Amino acid sequence: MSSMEQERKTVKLGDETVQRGSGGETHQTAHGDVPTLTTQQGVPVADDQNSLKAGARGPTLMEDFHFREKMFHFDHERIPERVVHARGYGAHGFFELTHSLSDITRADVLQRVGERVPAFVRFSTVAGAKGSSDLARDARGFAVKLYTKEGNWDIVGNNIPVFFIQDAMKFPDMVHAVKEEPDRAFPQAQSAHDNFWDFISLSPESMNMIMWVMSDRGIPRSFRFMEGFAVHTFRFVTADGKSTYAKFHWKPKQGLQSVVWNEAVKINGADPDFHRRDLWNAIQKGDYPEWELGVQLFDDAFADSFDFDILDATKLIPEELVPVKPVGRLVLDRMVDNFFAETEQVAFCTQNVVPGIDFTNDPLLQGRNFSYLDTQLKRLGGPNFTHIPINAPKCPFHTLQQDGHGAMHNPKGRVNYEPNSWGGAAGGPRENPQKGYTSYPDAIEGRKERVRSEKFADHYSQARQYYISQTEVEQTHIQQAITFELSKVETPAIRARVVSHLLNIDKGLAQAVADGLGLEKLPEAAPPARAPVDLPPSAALSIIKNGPESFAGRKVGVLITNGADDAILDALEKAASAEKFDLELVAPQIGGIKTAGGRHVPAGQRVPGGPSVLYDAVVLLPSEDGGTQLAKDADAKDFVSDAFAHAKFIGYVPAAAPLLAKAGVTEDAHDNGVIAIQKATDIAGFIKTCRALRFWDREAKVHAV
Ligand code: HDE
Repeated sequence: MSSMEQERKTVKLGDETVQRGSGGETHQTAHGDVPTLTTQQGVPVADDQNSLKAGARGPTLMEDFHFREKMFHFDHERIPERVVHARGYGAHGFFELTHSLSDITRADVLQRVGERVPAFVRFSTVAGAKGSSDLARDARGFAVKLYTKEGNWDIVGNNIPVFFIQDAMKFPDMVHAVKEEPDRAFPQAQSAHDNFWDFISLSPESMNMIMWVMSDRGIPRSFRFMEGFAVHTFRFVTADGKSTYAKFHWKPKQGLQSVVWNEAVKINGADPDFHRRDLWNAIQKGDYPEWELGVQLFDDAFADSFDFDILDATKLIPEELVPVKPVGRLVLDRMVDNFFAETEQVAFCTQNVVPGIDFTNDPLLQGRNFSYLDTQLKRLGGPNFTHIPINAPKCPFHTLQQDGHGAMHNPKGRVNYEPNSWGGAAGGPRENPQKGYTSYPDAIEGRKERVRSEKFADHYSQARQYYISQTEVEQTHIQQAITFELSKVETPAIRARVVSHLLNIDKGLAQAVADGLGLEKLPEAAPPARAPVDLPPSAALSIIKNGPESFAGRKVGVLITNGADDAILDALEKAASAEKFDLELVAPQIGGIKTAGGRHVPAGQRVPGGPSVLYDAVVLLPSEDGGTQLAKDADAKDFVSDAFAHAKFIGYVPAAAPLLAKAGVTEDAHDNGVIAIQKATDIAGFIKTCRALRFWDREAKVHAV
């Protein structure tokens, strides 16, 4: 055998009997009946391991069309990432109407109770690049595409009901300021830097949104545990032209939940895909997350009497003033088949509305209506991005548009224009004044001018309302978050300027931040454009006041060793399936452990890979020997001390006492959140306690600085 033949033989995979000319078909291999690999032209490929060369050690030949096509395609795999909301994660599901709005809107999707339409949702962070980590402090995108029978309706919202700015003109500035600084290209996915706070401190209109992002809303525990809001005021319009204003809310059936900042920082290292993995796992195991769509409905009389302008996206309408009326439910029940094809290529546009839904003159919304279509042209490479299946309507559609890059749906037949004199189907699609979209005939009058409405000028009252609506724990988190961020700001004048705004929101907040920063004296309060007023607190604005009723959908980490108590483990497993939470065993080896009774149980994580920040509550379940061993391990010690510092509920068997002590949780530090588990029957009580999610009373005691 020549050396060349020998070389070829060693690189061949398996003993394949390839059927020549079987492009797109299957053939027999050692792996069974498999599809035949082909080029994009459908030509079957014989060898995918070696390029075509002039001799075994010779140059690669240009005529190797398979190599050329493979490399050409690879070289062009990337498309520009989204300029904002680059990091996102999507899932399919459906929207089902539970309350008809037929008296308010002609929107087909909102007529018949019980009817479902397909939905696609993409959650995202705003500032970070596509590869940034999930637990950045940031707003979260909550973009919903409903494939209705009268076209696609996109509700492109966030998990926060207000925004930083009032006029789209400022969006590029705001985004430039928050993203990495252009000379040094850092920090990534963080607002804790000079440029962001410089811009914010010079833009008092951002103060309400600042309260929200600096609160726990900026670090959600899961996409499943956050609300969504369309932010702007939209319009519903009936067939006979009656208009009602509407604000859209998505409320998670799972309740609200966030993490604490120190936990977020550590999650980013332990699992940068924490939110992605959480959604993936939940949907894969059939625990489908669900949100209720609610609407706040109001008319011009309310709009005129409201303290703020309903066109101002930095303001919300408190639920106590206009209640949220339930309309339907959104369920996510299927992950994508392919991330790029669906999640990356999905194109949301605020202007994707259906008959019966209309816009208002909110200057942020008006700007968005321009921006989204424009950005898709760049990102998806041409005007035919609606031909990509994830963006295509699921109802019949007929346009007279044609050609362009990637045209898949050119009109059939002779006609590609209108009017034409061909009758029937040969004449192509025609407009339909009865069914077609008509814009609400809002009377517009005015001079062309670059101005901001006077009614937009109160920047502090709602920020104050948000702050006073929080529990004490949540207020402390806001103080700490602003102090943290400003401590990363290098320019003292910017720090002081932010505090000068906080003085208009809440004196206690301003003082706490000033103390945290070590400001020698409080600055003067920033002169408000309009004097703030005192608004009543609104319970809907707090996360802790709107937590879950059960422990369902949460995750318990069990630190376990060989020789663990069978009955307690068994009780935990039973509780997990009854209450529908996850149990993950964290053991010295990933292969798992043998219980005292000899049962082999595989582990979900090895101790160094399963820090307690990945769990909502923890149980320490070692054997006597295991407890002594774990007490000597730094990762096990961190597991416990972090769980304690993050105010988590800790269940422990007596054998874990040495580990607890080593982690600084000595007997005298035990509180009502550190719960002894003596026997299997104690598990029920422990899980019941866990429904509160955290033992917040502990928090103040573990933070001395
Ligand atoms: Fe966006 N925004 N935005 N935005 N936005 C984009 O569109 C823009 C705003 C939101 O998962 C971009 O396809 C302007 C508010 C979400 O694919 C871009 C203004 C809210 C997503 C754009 C805003 C949002 C985007 C970038 C101020 C909450 C991700 C890529 C006038 C109500 C959608 C893209 C997805 C994405 C522009 C402000 C939500 C450039 C000009 C307010 C959830 O078109």
